[in-house]
Amino acid sequence: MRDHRAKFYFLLLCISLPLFAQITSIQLAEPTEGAIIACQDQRIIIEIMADSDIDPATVALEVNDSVYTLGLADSNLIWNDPYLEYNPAASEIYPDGRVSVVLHPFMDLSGDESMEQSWEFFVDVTPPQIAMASPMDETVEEIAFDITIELEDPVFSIPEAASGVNHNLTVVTIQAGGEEQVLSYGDPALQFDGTTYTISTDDLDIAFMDNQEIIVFVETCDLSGCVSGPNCANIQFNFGTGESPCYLEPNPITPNGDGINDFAELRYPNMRDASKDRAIHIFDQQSNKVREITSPEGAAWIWNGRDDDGMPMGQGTYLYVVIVDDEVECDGTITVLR
Ligand SMILES: [Ca+2]
Ligand SMILES: [Ca+2]
Repeated sequence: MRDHRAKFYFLLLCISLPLFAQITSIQLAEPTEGAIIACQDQRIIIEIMADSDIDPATVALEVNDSVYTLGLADSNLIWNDPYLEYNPAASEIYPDGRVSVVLHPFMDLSGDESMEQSWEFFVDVTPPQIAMASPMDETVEEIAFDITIELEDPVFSIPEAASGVNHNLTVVTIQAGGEEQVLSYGDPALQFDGTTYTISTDDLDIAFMDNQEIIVFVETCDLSGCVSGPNCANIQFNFGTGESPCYLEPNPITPNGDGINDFAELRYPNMRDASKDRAIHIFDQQSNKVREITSPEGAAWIWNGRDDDGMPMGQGTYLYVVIVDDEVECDGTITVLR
């Protein structure tokens, strides 16, 4: 009986002794392990839970190969029980990339020694940029076209330190002449497939004129964070529109459904501008108006040799007149062969 009791107390002692004099936990409290942050002067806070006070003289924290100790001379590192806090000096702010943190073994006042602990986090101080944009620095001859943009968060030192583009914050502003249109992420006119933004100029409320300079502003941010916010970029690119002079091709037309020259396409100046009142009038040789076309098919204005009722017009030469806001922009003749 006595023997059993002795065994019991001995076991209890074995279990409880380490608890009395133990460094129970060491954790990186700020920033979190593996975090990507935008602060080059990010403080590092390590929480140390111990049963007795730690011995400050034995504490050494290594940050990117520089070792800091607790003491009057080393004000970058302070012990504020239970937190060990490191604040980088202005001359020791982190570069873009990895920050490695090693807390060397230290003692507590009861003689217990900690295990070495190490963590890492990443610093991203580089804003996103345009990886691809089209059209850029060129003159567009097409009447309707797409503006496409790809954004990337550039990798400078190591891939882990690039936090990625925060697409939710993307805003694209298109300026043409005195007009502008702002498209935010999620706007139906700003299509996004996960990689590429596509803006169809057909979907814009602003119209481009001939020989116009168009400026596209892109605002976006990355996913890193800091007290001052993430890394944000304000980027712009330009392109121009060419002329759309009076044009009708082919002529003559042969509207017999064989797919060859069955209709003519007409163009006229400033035809990218859909805000104006536009119509193409077709007259026969007796000056009877046989057809009035008031809207394009897609981006193209076409005449297929038929009248307003859809009836095929006979062989002969017809007069066409393009009228924009009551002004004659283009006129000429077109021949139908049957
Ligand atoms: Ca970045
Ligand atoms: Ca034909």
